[in-house]
Amino acid sequence: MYVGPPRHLAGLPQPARALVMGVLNVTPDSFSDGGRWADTDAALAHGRRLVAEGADLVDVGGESTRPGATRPSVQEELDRVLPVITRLAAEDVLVSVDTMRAEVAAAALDAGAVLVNDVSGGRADPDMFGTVAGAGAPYVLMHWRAHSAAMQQQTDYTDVVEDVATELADQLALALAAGIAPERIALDPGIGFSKTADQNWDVLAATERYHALGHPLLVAASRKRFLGTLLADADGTLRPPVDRDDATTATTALAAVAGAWCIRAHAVRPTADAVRVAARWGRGQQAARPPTADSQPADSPAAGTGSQPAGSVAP
Ligand code: PMM
Repeated sequence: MYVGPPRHLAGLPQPARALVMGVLNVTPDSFSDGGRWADTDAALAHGRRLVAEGADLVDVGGESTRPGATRPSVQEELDRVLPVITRLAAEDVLVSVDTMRAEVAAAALDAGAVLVNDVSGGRADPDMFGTVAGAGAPYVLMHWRAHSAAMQQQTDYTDVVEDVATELADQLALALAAGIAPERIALDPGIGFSKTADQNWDVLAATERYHALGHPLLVAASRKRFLGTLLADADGTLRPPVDRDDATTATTALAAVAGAWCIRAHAVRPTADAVRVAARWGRGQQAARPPTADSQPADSPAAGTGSQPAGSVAP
């Protein structure tokens, strides 16, 4: 029997695999796709392409979080994201808004967004939790220490896995106290945010530790610098972001087998394939496992075919 945390968020689709969140940055300066979808028509076309390739959600963001980025004004952020969210939502696309600002989150929800993805985990804007609670919206709470200009100076941890878990738990407690329903909160360990390359690998390998916090997990490693570091040339030249998709797909499969609820990625088609491979792999593992007193029979309707993705059975 599955004894882990819930693997889905109330109000969102619940396939028997990890969800796929396609990245749509409507920014001039994001690290991998900055400027490509800054124009509304180009952004809409890309959003539709992400859906056609298998995205369950399209994550629309108007603020780059690459290390060293400067922040847009609230109005600039609104001007970037609202036209895209309004039109995609009108086409029945499930849209999440990637924002640290309560005002932008509220406007995006009004425009039809179905999920607030807050990389600051409520730390950048004191009104965020109250806004999300008031709207009854699903919420992704990410581990975060500082804005982009300063985040890579904040990588001191005693034990990165435990410290990230503790800091996530602290923000989670505040979110719950502010009235966000527990079944509407997903957690994200914040790959690439205030973490060195090695710390990112430690955190990725510790998915089970974060499951212990009792909420679905989002994993977003797509094209990030630590992959460029791993795959650097012999002379130390980093692999460029657009050439990190194969490595991203490998992390996707591993994270999905480890029970991730949702994978956020730029290249959606390989991600959609990988989560399906992972789900099928997990069902095979489950079927091969000898039954125990408290387990479902491998061929029972609930075994591996319910709302939990692959790898979600307790060891
Ligand atoms: N990373 C970026 C942006 N949004 N959202 C979540 N939940 N988790 C992340 O790790 C995350 C995010 C980084 O920028 P990108 O849009 O260029 O990938």
